[in-house]
Amino acid sequence: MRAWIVLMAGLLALPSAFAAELTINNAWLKQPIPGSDNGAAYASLHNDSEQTVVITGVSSNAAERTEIHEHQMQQGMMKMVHLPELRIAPGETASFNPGGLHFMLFKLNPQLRVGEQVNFTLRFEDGSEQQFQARVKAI
Ligand SMILES: [Cu+2]
Repeated sequence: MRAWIVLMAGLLALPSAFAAELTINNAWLKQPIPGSDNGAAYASLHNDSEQTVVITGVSSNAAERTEIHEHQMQQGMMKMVHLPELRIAPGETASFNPGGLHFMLFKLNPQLRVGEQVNFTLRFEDGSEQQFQARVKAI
């Protein structure tokens, strides 16, 4: 009995040892634009854990390469900047929106249709991963 209780306590303690997960809402991407290789996806990523979550990479089954980009004003011009990592503090939400943070999709599958679901995988600093799905929307 005592051993069982110790084991249960161990199991209950496990989740805090796991990588913090994000709550991901409203994930979507723009319908591919004919003649353009690239696309962008958006979502809101909420960190409800007690640790800072550090995203170090992202991939998608709909694109050859995916990067986290941000729009920044540089010398009066709006430019896209690749963020090699994105930190989300406890309780904070990273909002990906047109004109701001976005998942940049290089060589986006041109066959995607409105309403289709696309898979994304986030990679974190500790080597863990989290998947989410985004829906293709008409522009
Ligand atoms: Cu971009």
